[in-house]
Amino acid sequence: MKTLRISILSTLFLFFAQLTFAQTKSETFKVAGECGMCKGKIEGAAKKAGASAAVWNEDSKVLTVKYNSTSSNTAKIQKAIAATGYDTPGFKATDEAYDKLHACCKYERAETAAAKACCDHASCTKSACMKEGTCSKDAACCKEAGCDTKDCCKKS
Ligand SMILES: [Cu+2]
Repeated sequence: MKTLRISILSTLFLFFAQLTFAQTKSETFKVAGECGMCKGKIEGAAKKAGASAAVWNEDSKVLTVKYNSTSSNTAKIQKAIAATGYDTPGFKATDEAYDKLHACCKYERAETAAAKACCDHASCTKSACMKEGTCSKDAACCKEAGCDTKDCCKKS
């Protein structure tokens, strides 16, 4: 009986302790982006997701957020940012959201970089294969043997 009372008391204590100590948390993580326009959208999305403060650094790509742990969390904030088109460590933007970004905001994505590497192939005319995002479609062809002679990256 005594043990039960103690455990109830300690549970209650932990519960209230959590309420009292649930305060403002500060966190930093990288968010992909390019310009001042991105800055506004990234910070805006973070605030909509419950951040009381959000500052994104255009040079370091690091976002610093402050939020109340009872009303928000990192996952919620990252999810909201990803939904506006920007990759975060926890959540990636969908291609659809990324495509909707303004031209100047189209930051280089990891897979875009990989596709570009294929275009560095000797036979690939960079300008041709990068045209209208056909590069990723041509990526497989660029790995084919004989790519050098076939000039495969030129076909759309
Ligand atoms: Cu931008």
